[in-house]
Amino acid sequence: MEWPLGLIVPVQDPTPFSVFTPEDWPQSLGQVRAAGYRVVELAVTDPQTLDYDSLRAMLDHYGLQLVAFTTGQAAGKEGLSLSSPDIRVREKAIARVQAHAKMARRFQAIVIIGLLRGKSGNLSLLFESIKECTQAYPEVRFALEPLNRYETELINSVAEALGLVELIGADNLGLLFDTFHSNIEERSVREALTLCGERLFHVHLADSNRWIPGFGHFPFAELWEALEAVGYQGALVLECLPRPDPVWLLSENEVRRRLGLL
Ligand code: LER
Ligand code: MN
Repeated sequence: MEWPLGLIVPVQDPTPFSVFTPEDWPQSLGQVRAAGYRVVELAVTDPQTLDYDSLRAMLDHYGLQLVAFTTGQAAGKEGLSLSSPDIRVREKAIARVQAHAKMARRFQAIVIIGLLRGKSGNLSLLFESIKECTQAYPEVRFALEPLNRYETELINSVAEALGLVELIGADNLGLLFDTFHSNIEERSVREALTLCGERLFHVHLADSNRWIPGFGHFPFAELWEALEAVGYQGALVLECLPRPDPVWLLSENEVRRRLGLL
């Protein structure tokens, strides 16, 4: 299986996991394409201020497929949290995820549930919030991302994420597997991906140190074997610090070679 590779483009606020800054995102899309990538993930803080038509036009112009939206910037910038005991904070977070879902429906993209769950909080409130979002937008796929223990207390491993996903029991809720977090939290890459099975909706790639793949010691060969075994058909998006040098990200071919995919 040749999974499409992509980069993250921030459109409103900066992220450390992109070579691009948000000021001129249409130009960034052009650079993604020029580098040879076929897909893109957008980091959007607030979808209400984004012009869907110009986004559609730019994606078509460059022939890029928009595969997913990250939502976590609203946690850092506005303090929103899906698990907050403060009902005003939680309701705002739910409304924000639903705004993302509305946009994702238009672009047939996945909504990522990462840091918007909160750093600490109440697991049953998180369950209620995610359930409400997945029920309100049954045609949109949501991917819950296990994040390492230093970023959140809630849902660090694939097993924990699956527990919540199965409890909610919605077909449109699955998992995002991020190699960086899994390197900290999982016993084995193969075991974690086997657990995900068909619930695996999306994948983030970074090396063990969150640098560009090939500059750390993450076992990518094991990842490819496990993804083949579960029949993964989604995309692979690079979510890494642009280190040791961003230039390594600006050729899809070079990244594929470093990943051992060529
Ligand atoms: C989000 O995808 C993620 O992996 C977080 O670590 C970003 O801070
Ligand atoms: Mn990630």
